[in-house]
Amino acid sequence: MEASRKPQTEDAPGSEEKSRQAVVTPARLPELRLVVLGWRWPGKSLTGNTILGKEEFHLERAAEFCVKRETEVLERQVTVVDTPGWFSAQDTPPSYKQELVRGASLCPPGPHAFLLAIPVGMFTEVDRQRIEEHVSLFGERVWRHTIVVFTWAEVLRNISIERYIRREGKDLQWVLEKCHRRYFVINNCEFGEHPQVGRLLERVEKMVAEEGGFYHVKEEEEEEVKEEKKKEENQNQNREGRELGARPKQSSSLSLSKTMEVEPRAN
Ligand SMILES: Nc1nc2c(ncn2[C@@H]2O[C@H](COP(=O)(O)OP(=O)(O)OP(=O)(O)O)[C@@H](O)[C@H]2O)c(=O)[nH]1
Ligand SMILES: [Mg+2]
Repeated sequence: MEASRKPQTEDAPGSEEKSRQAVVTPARLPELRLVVLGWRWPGKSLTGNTILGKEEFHLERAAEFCVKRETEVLERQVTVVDTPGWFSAQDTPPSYKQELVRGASLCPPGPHAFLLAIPVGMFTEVDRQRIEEHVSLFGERVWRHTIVVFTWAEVLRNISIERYIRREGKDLQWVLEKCHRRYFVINNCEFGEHPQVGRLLERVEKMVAEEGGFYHVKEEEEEEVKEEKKKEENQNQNREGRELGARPKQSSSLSLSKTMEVEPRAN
């Protein structure tokens, strides 16, 4: 574990070439902020408990509010924000969506990772659409900071997760592609000391290293403001364009009236 704390280089003595091709392992971060997302009942709260190694989140049905808990895990200060699950079969009420988005701002300056809980089982096109709709509430950049966490993985028995992903088809694969094929299989039946938690935290640290940082709530808000401004400018340009487009008509009617003015005099 200690070995992954600092960036490491793999250099054989006397080999310059090797040291140039140094393999850098991601640094162990002193603090990790995680937001757990998903539809209702896939095991978001239990996943939070597995990570924290404590029963911090109640396994109540249909939680409506975000809950934040933090504790030290494997020499890191780990914060987990549990969020309300979105609805699968009907529209999610706007208040739930607002609360969901608030989750990211509960761990300033922003989470290192969004953990998208998906239970192993049948995965439909509607599931994909719902994920796209709700995860995108955090902006397009959220996907670069999202790891799919498969729950209920014990139901796989003898099938590997790779085979399950292939078998489920294009909708699940779409989600994984959006997340740059970052996924993790968690065993929520294993509680307490278990190497899986360390592996998950290292997976998050690897993603942070690959993406050059965490998800910044402020940057995302600024991006949204920029997008809004762009939209407004485009609308104004379109309006101007339409007005400009109307001018030839005006000028033609003007020229028509001119012609009419001229005509009587010509007669
Ligand atoms: N066997 C098994 N049970 C799980 C797993 N994950 C969650 N559960 C169980 O599934 C139920 C729902 O888990 P929760 O963690 O409360 O689900 P949630 O996503 O937080 O649910 P909401 O807050 O209502 O959206 C609980 O009874 C858990 O014990 C898992 O990986 N395996
Ligand atoms: Mg819950």
